[in-house]
Amino acid sequence: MKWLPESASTFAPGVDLILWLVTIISVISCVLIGFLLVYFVIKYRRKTDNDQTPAITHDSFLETLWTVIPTILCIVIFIYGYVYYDQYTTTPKNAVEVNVTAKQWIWSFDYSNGKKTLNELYVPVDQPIRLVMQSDDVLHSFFVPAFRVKQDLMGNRYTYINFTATKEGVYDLYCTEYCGTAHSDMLGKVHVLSKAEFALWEDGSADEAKKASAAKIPPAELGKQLYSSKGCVACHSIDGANGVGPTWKGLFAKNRVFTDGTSAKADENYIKESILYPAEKMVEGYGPVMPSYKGLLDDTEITAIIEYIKTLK
Ligand code: HEC
Ligand SMILES: [Cu+2]
Repeated sequence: MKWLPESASTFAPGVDLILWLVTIISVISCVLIGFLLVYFVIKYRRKTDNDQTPAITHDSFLETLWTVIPTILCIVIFIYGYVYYDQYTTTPKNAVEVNVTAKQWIWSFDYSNGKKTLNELYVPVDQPIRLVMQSDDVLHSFFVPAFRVKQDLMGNRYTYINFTATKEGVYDLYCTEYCGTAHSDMLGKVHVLSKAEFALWEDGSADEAKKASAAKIPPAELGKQLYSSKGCVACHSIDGANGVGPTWKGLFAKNRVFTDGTSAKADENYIKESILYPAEKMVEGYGPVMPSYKGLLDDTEITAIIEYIKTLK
């Protein structure tokens, strides 16, 4: 049985240890107090009508004992927590920064070399990372259980997270601040790569490899993957249900009416324009919340999405 999520950062073992410590102390105290309570109720119950309780005022030894022991436990927990908090909030000198922007309902990551990713954060293993985070709208919260780090993002100030991943792999990223309709779809992944893989990813060779492997799957299939990995799923349904954005079901070749009264047929060019310049033609009944995917999706990917939309009849 797995008690806790996988542990994949330098913080994880320490956080788990304090969690266990507090849990064990609580369970022991709870069982002990519960047992004594029941035991005393039975032992000292009134047995006869004139069974009088003797006038006890106090017991200095017992009172000292039950004050000193919990105090020591609290101090230990405090010191442990303080030391950990200090590590957690201090950025190591050699940390690599990534800028994070959250908005309803996507995560975007900007790297120092000009790369940008959506919903997927790429970091090298064993490298201290500092995330400089902000929100474009409401409160969001960045939470990666495997790293044991969580921090709110705000609209009016930057907040930070430091972590060092210790294990290569792909980990879940959640938004843990209720942020509106598609909050539960505001999911992402953290890819922890080896130093060599990360270097490839950084200089773009990994993109070539990805393109080559993307070329092997049918466009509609690729489009389906992009629909969830790029976060379209947060706002667009594929089953006809109304969401933050219009459903994609039956979208292709449908007549669209816009807020300015004009209309157009949803053909390939219209869909591409909607993805790159969402504010150009606003579908009637919807708000201007879709972000532009210019620079975030290449032509092959946009074509794949269009092919996927065509299959949703
Ligand atoms: C934050 C919510 C949100 C996200 C995320 C989002 N969209 Fe949208 N999208 C909207 C809204 C709202 C509209 C309608 C208003 C408008 O035309 O901009 C829309 C409109 C569209 C349209 C035109 C639809 C129509 O019925 O005419 C297309 C195509 C589209 N989005 C594609 C995408 C793709 C592809 C993605 C992911 C790569 C995506 N959207 C992600 C909210 C979103
Ligand atoms: Cu959120």
